[in-house]
This record gives sequence, C-alpha cells and structure tokens, in this order.
Amino acid sequence: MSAVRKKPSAAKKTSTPQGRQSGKGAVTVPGAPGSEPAAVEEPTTPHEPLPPKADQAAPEIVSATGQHVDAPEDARAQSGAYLTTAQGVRLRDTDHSLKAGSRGPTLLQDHHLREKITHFDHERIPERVVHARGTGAHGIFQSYGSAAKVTQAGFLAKDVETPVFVRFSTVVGSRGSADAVRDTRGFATKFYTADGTFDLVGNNMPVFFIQDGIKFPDIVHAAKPHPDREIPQAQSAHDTFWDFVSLHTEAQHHVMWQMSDRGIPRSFRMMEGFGIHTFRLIDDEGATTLVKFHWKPRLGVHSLVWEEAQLVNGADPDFHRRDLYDAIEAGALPQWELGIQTFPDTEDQMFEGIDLLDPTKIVPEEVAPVQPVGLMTLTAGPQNFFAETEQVAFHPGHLVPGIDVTDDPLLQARLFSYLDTQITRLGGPNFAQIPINRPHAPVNDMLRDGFHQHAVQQGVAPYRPNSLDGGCPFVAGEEVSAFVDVPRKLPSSRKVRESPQSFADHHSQARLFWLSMTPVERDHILAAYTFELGKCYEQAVKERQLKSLALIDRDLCDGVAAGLGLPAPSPDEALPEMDPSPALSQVGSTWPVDGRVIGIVADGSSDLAAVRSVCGAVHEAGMTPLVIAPHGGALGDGDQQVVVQRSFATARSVEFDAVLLSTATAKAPDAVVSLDAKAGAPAPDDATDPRVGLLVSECYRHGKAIGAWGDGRDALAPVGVDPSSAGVVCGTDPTDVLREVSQLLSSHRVWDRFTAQTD
Ligand code: HDE
Repeated sequence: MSAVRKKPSAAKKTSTPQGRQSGKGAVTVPGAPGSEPAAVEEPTTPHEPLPPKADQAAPEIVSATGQHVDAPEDARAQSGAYLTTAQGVRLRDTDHSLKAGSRGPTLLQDHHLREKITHFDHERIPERVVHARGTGAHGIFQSYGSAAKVTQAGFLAKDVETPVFVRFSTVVGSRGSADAVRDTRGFATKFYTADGTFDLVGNNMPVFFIQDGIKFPDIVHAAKPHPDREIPQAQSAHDTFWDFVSLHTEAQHHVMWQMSDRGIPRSFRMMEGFGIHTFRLIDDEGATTLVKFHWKPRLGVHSLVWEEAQLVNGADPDFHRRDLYDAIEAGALPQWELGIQTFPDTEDQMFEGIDLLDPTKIVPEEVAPVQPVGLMTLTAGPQNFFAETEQVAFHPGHLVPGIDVTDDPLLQARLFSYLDTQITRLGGPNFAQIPINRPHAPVNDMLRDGFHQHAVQQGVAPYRPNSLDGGCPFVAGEEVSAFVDVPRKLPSSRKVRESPQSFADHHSQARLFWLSMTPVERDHILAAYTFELGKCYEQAVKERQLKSLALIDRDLCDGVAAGLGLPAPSPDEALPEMDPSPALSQVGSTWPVDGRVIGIVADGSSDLAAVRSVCGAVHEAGMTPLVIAPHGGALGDGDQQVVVQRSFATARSVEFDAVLLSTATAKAPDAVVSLDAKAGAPAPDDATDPRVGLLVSECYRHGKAIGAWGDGRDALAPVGVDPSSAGVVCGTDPTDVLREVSQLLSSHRVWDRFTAQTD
C-alpha cells in the first residue's frame, strides 16, 4: 500500500461550494454531501477512503454476541483504497464486462459481472408493512435518576448514560413517499443498556385507532391505498380510511389528533412522543407502579400549515429527513426529555375513572403531571441508511429488568407481531446480530444456526441443564439483576372474545381534545376534516362520519357538514361538560429557535457587508442562514463575497421559517414562465422579481415572520403585504430587524395573522 496517499490532494476548486463562505465572518451551512469538497476532475490516485462526516456515526463495534470488540473504527466495510470482489480479490476494471472482442457478446465466465449484478438484483428487502418511510439518528440518553424510586431499570439510575438509536417514521406511505403528509408519526427508540436492549416503540400521538390488536390488519388495509388502483399514496383522505373509522368509532379520538396540526409536524425535532400503552415498573423491592411514557421536545411542539405541507411534498419530499440531518450537522442537536406519568397499580387499573388499559384514552397532564426522568440528545446521523435505519428492528417486547408490560390488548398483540415481522423483513431469525441491532450487553443465549448466523459459538451443549459445557449458561440467581415477569394476579374469568364495558366510550376524549384547542387550532381541525371527507367519494361514508362529529362538538359538526354540503345530524343527548387540558394546545408560549432556517434575499445592489453580518448573527443564534439571490454562485467578491445557497429559481417559501429582504430585487433574466413557472406569480410591481413576490406572499399567508431593511421594504406592499401588519418587521438596522424576527420565531408562527372562525 506504499503508493497509497493518506489524504486526498487539495481539491481543485473552480467555484465556492454553496454551503461554504470564505473570508471573515464565514458561515458554513449544512448540506455538505461528504467530509471533503469534491474535485472537478476525476481523482486518479488511490487514497484511503474519506473519513465519515463529523455529524455521522455508525453502530458501536460489538460482536454478534454483544461483546465489545477492541477493533479500530475503520474495521468496517469499504475501508480500503482498492476495489475488490466480495471475496476480497482486487480488481483492475469494473466498467467493462468481459466480452468476446470489444463488439462481441458477453461471456458467462465473467464472475465479477455476475457477482455484481446478482447482488444488485437482491439489494431490496421487503419494506415495513407500516412505518416504511423512516429516518434514523444516533444519540445518548442521560438519566436524571428521578425514576429510580419506581424502577430498578439500571439505565434510569442517576447519571447513567445510554447510547440510543431513534427512528422516526410516517405510518401509511411507502418507503419513497413524501415526509409532510397528514399522518401519525412513529417515534421508536432503542436504548442499548448494560442490562440488554430496551425499545420504546411509540408514536407522536398518545392514543391509537383501535383497542384490540386483532383489528390492526383491518385498519392498515383501510388506510393503505385502495387495492384496485393503488391510490392514494400516504393519505388518509380516501373512502376506505373514513369507512373504517366511522364504523369503528373507537378510532374517533385518534382521528381527531390526526386531523389536528399534530398530523403535519414542522419537524421531527418538534414532536412529542408517547409510549401510548400503560407499562408496569418494578422497583428494587418488587413494588409496582403503572406508567405512561412521554417524550417532550426542548423546541416545543410545532406544525406546518396545510397548504405549506402540500407545497413541501412537491418542493422537498425529504423535508423532515433533511431537517433532522441539517440540524445535527449545524450543531443544533435535537433534545427530548423523557417523562413518566405514574399511577398506583390498583386491581382495576383505572385512574380517576380512566381505564389505563384502553389505548384510545389519555390521562390529562393536569390530572397526572409528567415527571422528567432523563434527557435524550441526538448527536449523529447514520453512516449508511440501509445498514442502520432500514435494518433496525424494534420490538415492544425488548424489555429490561424493571420494566414490564400490562394487559392492554393492543400491546399484547404487538408483543407477537414485531418479532414475527422481522423474520420476513430481515430474512431469518438472526436479525439481532445485524450491527445496529446488536445489544451492548453480553448475549449468551441458546439460540443456534439459522440464516445469516454471524456468531461462531463455542461449546457442544446449547441446552440446560448440561454437564458437557460445565453447566453453562446458568440462569441468574439473586446475585445479578435479571428480567422480572411481575407475578400479577389475573382476574378469575371466562375465555371470551369481548372488550370490557369501560372501553365503550368512544367520543368524550375526542371532545376533550377539541375543547382544549385555541380557536385557530380548531379552525385547522375543521378544515382538515372538511378536506379529507371532501375527498371521499361515497356519500354514506361522509354522513356516517358526521354522526360521530355530532357526538364530539356541535360547531365542528356544523362546520364540516356545511363544507360538505350535507345536513348536520343532531345528537340525541347533550354533550358532556369537560375541563379542557391546556397541555394539549401547541399555541401560547415561546421556545428556543435552534435549527430554524432563515432565508435572506439579496442581490448585487444589497449592502453585502450587512448581509454577511446578518448571516453571521443568524448562525450565532443557532439557526441556519440561506442566501437567496437571482443566480447561484456568489454575490460580490473578495472579502465582501456572499455565497448564494438558493437562486430565485430553486427557492420556495416552505424551506424557510422566516424571510429577510435586503433588496427589492429587479426581475432577473430567467423570470419568465418558460424558464420558471413561479415567475407567473402575481407581480403588480415590475420592480421586484415575481419569484420574490411569491416567496413573500406565501410566507405571509403561512404566518411566518418577515423582515426587511433598505430597499427590501419596497418589495412588501406591491405583493399585498402591509409593512405595518402583524409579524412584519421593517427597519434600518439589519441586526435589529433580525432580533425582532427571532423573537417572533420563538412563538413559531405569527398567530395574530390568522383570524379564527371557530371560537
Ligand atoms: Fe406498530 N408495527 N403495530 N404500532 N409500530 C410495526 O414492525 C403493529 C402500534 C410502531 O421504526 C411493524 O418492524 C401491530 C402502536 C412504530 O422500525 C409491525 C399493532 C404503536 C413502528 C407493527 C401495532 C406502534 C411500528 C412494521 C397493533 C405506537 C416503526 C415493521 C397491535 C405505540 C418502528 C416492524 C420502526 C412498526 C405491528 C400498533 C408504533 C408490522 C400488530 C399502538 C413506531 O410489526
């Protein structure tokens, strides 16, 4: 390997990469595809592979049996300079198949061609039946120790740090579907604890569609695309979905969450997570407590608006995935506090009249506060999507000493399903040996053989008791911690196929959610129901769903019925009075702005020194500045150069949380519809490029903060934005403008701009 250079030669650059500024006050924006900039010319000298990017990590190097391995980080695939076959044989050529002459037929003996193509033919594995579209990241969980009084779980003891891998997902869409669809989001966390792996496989909503797992195939069949035309993709706005939820009214509470803004999160970083089911914790003395798990995002819970979500899905279908990785790359590390609601483990497993075994019910936080027990920080994206995010295998039955399940009939079915599905998806029973799934605790099972066995087990006696392997492995005695199956007394009962009477109330908590919303949030819910049902074809389905809405709220039912052009049914009885739960609302507080994206419109006439200093200030505040200019490349030169990240042709408002205007930029040469259809946007004033007009008017419509200084102020009025209206900041000093815009951003949106119809 003496001819191999350790480092690539400095790339010959012909232009500034769009993420990297040069000179004083330089700002690096996230999005770099590799750890070194690429050269224009094809590299010709072999060198060691580039190291991974600083914001990426791979599974820890542990053996298939969970033992930590003293191997260097680069003892992974693709760690050498020269291309080889799968058998490690170096190759001289991989671009030409072996042929009988340069114009002749390909020879069957070309083993490299056949190995390469055969492997390629088998690159795809079955996608997950649900939650196929996912995004993963590595991180660390730091325990506060506050849960130690209710559980013996070692990773919840004081100051214990546990590596985690998290996978966020949508539920309904295929692997390649868009991120910002209206759907529930999965929030699954794998804790690699010293006592074995614990998976908390939750969602961003605290309730589920169904109360008994036996209905899961049915709800999934109803939510997935219709079996004849296979449309619509990743949508609930269709007949089979609404047919199911209007017939199985236990789904109504969950549907209310899905129609709310929670169904279209702004970011994975701004979602809550919930374990949904009630779990049972066991302390050192064997005493038990019932709990519900909650993840609370440090950045607050925030959403897109519906039109924005629809635009996002076209402009950037990878919106949530990109947002997560960009934020990590920019150093805005996402954080959540893990919290628990605790309930006495009573015989009836009820709390304040709420059945804790019913997964369609919450216990309001005002009634049982969420107590923080630890902090999770995501620190790195994966190095390889397939190896990590696709192959990670979660299972609610991956439990550790101190945490046990309850008899929630939804959870009980899950305990079967997840193990079973991995066998098909990951090709056999040894999926726990795939690097991302390997426990960080020693594994000493008596499972043997099977497809893809990676462990080379010793001994001759994988059975117990044995005398040939010295009796190993032994079962744990009192001297070490071990899993506890709580010996809970079961009620005396008959074998039946029925739900308890306490599962019969299907509408009161949907009403609780509705009553807890602010007027603007209610408007969004009403609009979502009207949109989704409006997309249904069958009148009967709409009428049936209206009957459920009538049992939830009069205004909601009337509003949706009016939108559908149908009569609103009346409930037979008065609807219950309920205390709202303010914790359910997303509006009314302020939160950190880390990782928010600020678009800055500039051109050659802008004060480029001011633009550079605003970029620096945005960066300093933990946010990402993206300069939007008439063309790509850079504005100005030398020390005053400003690198452009978006041109008017590539920019769309939905990428930005706020926009700043440093110029009322004139029409660029490509502002014609044949080159950019966005140029057909209404542009009453010729002075401003119509794409900038569209950007500003969309930001305004979506309740985003807008700032302007200098000539930038002149771009507002011509596109119908009153410079004195709520959330529009005009000034002379760009830094002051940015400060005010950042303050507005901490409330997420300029809520005053939405005049609510539902009160
Ligand atoms: Fe899942 N679910 N689920 N689910 N679920 C799967 O497992 C299933 C349920 C959830 O990022 C599958 O490995 C049944 C509730 C998440 O890899 C499958 C029932 C909650 C993920 C499966 C439920 C979830 C899954 C598909 C009813 C929230 C993605 C592939 C009894 C608490 C995990 C896989 C990831 C994935 C079955 C209900 C959350 C088929 C049968 C309730 C976050 O096994």
